[in-house]
Amino acid sequence: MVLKLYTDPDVGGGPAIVGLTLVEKHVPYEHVPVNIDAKEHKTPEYMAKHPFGQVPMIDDDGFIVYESRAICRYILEKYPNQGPELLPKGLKERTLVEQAAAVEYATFTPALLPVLKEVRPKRLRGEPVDQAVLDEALKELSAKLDVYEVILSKQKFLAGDEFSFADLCHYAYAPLLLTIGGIDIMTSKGPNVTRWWNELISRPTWVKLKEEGFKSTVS
Ligand SMILES: N[C@@H](CCC(=O)N[C@@H](CS)C(=O)NCC(=O)O)C(=O)O
Repeated sequence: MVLKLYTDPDVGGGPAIVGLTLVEKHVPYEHVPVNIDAKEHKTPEYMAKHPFGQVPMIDDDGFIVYESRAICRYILEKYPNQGPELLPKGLKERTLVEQAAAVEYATFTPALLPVLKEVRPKRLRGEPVDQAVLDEALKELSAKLDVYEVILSKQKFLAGDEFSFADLCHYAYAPLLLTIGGIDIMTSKGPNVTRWWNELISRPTWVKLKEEGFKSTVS
């Protein structure tokens, strides 16, 4: 049975990195739409599979997995020989990818989310942002990007010279800074962060996913 991806149609957050992993690895999937506004993710049927009642979630022939990064790792481990090798097999190469992925999860994203938390709901409601709160949040994120600038001045991507799972994790929230918040911090810090980010957002698989949305590849 084909892998089922349960998520709302928005290509953002955790669902974005799962969708991108499926596209990168050429894995056929069926998109099962979950209407967040209608609270379909809080029904007893859904929550029996995902006890936190969130998207994304996958059902791979009865094997249920939630948490986007865990889903990505599962797909990458299951299909090592198709598409790019985003989780290298060599111990040291793999550890460097896990190191950079841990930085994304524990350092970069926790600094980014307060920015989105300030701008996202207010932009949606047409309310002004609290500039002092936003500036403080941007200062934190900016400090993390300063470290990225140093790392990326020595190598092309976050875990070395190859695009990896660690880079891929950044598609969850960083694109939303510009699309939702109108904040172009990813391309206005240092030249190396700008180069790296421009390369990520123009990656053909990402452009395709953004254009087409989650699209069942089987009927
Ligand atoms: N850590 C989770 C976060 C999942 C998450 O926050 N999902 C959001 C959509 S991107 C959601 O389901 N929001 C609705 C809710 O929490 O009720 C993951 O990466 O899968």
